[in-house]
Amino acid sequence: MGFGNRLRGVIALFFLLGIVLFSSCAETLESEQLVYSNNFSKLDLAGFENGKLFIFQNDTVAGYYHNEEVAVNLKNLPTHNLLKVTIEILVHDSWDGNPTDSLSGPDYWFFGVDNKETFRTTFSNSPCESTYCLYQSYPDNYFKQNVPKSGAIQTNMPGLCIFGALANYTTRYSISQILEHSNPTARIFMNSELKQLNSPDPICDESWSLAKVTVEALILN
Ligand SMILES: [Ca+2]
Ligand SMILES: [Ca+2]
Repeated sequence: MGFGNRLRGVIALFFLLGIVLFSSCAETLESEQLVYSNNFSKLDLAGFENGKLFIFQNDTVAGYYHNEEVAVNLKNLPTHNLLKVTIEILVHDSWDGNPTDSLSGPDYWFFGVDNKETFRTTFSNSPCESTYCLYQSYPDNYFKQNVPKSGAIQTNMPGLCIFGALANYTTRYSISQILEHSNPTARIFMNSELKQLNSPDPICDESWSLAKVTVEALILN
């Protein structure tokens, strides 16, 4: 066997060894179990803190909210080391996104589990033109400059209050995050820090609702 062949043989061996090592280190999703799913159609607010319902566009949703904490408490969760939380929210009326003018923003929305905030972003339903744009951070964590409604799953609903008569002023998002978690209980909290100091009725200016919450318990080993 020539040197070249021997070298090729050694390279092939290391390549195979690499595959074996990589596959033995790869993590496997051993189970995925839906532990909570609520779209509020059954008027079920069990486990909710600050739960309230109303009908928006023929759909029962939880809300609407403005700078007040909402939480879902889950008990007796099956063994898990991760939770996948998916929250579908409706962003109503004149959210302004990122601006730091101290009058109208940033308009933050955030959530977390137990005592830890895990995601904080901003949303904007406001105009965006080449010369003037109120950017939002979603789908990223704050601070990022994305155009209004980036990552939305529906944009063609009317506003709720101040822009209730105008099309395209409620935006639907499905926000999903996988979190390290292993306790048999979980408290998933959500809140906003909306700012509109020049409005006589801030909750009418900007608010949010919950259309659906789902939680899956995962085991990854
Ligand atoms: Ca506003
Ligand atoms: Ca605002």
